[in-house]
Amino acid sequence: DYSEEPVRALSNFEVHCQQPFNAEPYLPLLINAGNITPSDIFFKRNHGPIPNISYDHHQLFVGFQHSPQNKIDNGHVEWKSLSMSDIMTLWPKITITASLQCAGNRRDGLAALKEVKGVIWKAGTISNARWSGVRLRDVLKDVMHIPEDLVHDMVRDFHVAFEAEGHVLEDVCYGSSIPLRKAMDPLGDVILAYEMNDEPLSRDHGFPLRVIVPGYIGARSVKYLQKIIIQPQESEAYYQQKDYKILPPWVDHTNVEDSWDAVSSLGEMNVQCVICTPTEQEDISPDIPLTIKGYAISGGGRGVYRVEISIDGGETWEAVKMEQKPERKSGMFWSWALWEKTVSRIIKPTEIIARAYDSSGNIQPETPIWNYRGVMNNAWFRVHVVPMH
Ligand code: MTE
Ligand code: MO
Repeated sequence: DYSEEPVRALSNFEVHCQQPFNAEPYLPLLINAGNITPSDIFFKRNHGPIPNISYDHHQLFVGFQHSPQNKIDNGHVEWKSLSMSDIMTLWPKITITASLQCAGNRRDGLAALKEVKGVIWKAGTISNARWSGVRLRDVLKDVMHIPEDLVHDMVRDFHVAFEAEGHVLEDVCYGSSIPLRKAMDPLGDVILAYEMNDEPLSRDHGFPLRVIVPGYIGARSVKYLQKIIIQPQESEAYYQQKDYKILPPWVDHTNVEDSWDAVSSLGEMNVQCVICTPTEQEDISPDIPLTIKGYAISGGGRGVYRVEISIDGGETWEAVKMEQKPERKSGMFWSWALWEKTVSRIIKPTEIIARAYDSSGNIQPETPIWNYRGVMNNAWFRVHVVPMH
């Protein structure tokens, strides 16, 4: 039921789907908004209608499933419940700055090669924000009374599953999970966020509570958070098991159903770099220097090591000045690096290319590598420009 969707600044977005609402900002708007993306430019990715949740009545349930046999709903496990005011008062409020990027960002580049399944996103399914809330680690330790030595044993095998309120197309609810290791890592910065950019979360972005899993694909940052379960296996949700996986190149719509289980779920993002301006549609003047702007990011808190640009289709490259700020306490790189470079006049049609290296020496492939779900496309970003004489 889509009768209660929030009002949105539609002109900022390329809307791929109204129901559920899936929209990405135009790249020049995204980059010109600066390091912190305002919510009326931030991309919106939904698998169903936006639930209308009452802040006063919302409950977060936290449970612990010790073994696969001990199913959570059969009565052996006690749920602990927390109200929004519990969450806001029981633990210190912390703020982190982190980018969210959908694993489907740049799916258009893979769709151009062969049929893919999913929303055909361009390169705007990424945004950066200040997120405030409480550390998931603090909540799990206090609510579940997990002693530190048990944590050490458990982090190897356990996962933290999240379930959301609201209806979705592919499953009974939106769900996903992360390794317990990530949740409990003091430098992991996983938070249960109730504010975005110093204001209560908007409905589009997860009101009243969402998970933020920095360094991971956006799918793990579950909105409208209703349940947290510590369990010995990954989430069984569609979005963990049958989505957001890099299927091998021999899998397509004919054999996809037999292939999911053999492929593990995605967690950390890969190294990515995109030119936001100029776009291919823009008029380029041959008489003045051209300023090229974009973003770069990697996953897992790895920094962007270098951004390189070519204005002659890859013959020659130059380094680009960029600044990426690590998170203040953890020193991890959760936020994108915005970069810009002014190059000499472009007088004939050419291809501008950008590529990044991350701090582990990971590089981007020169050409896209197709997979049926069209995820994690991080091929060199190319823009063809034709100067207007
Ligand atoms: N959480 C819920 N409850 N429902 C969703 O559809 N989409 C996920 C994730 N969390 C989703 C969700 C995906 S795939 C992404 S990329 C991000 O939220 C998008 O977050 P945003 O809409 O705030 O940009
Ligand atoms: Mo996503």
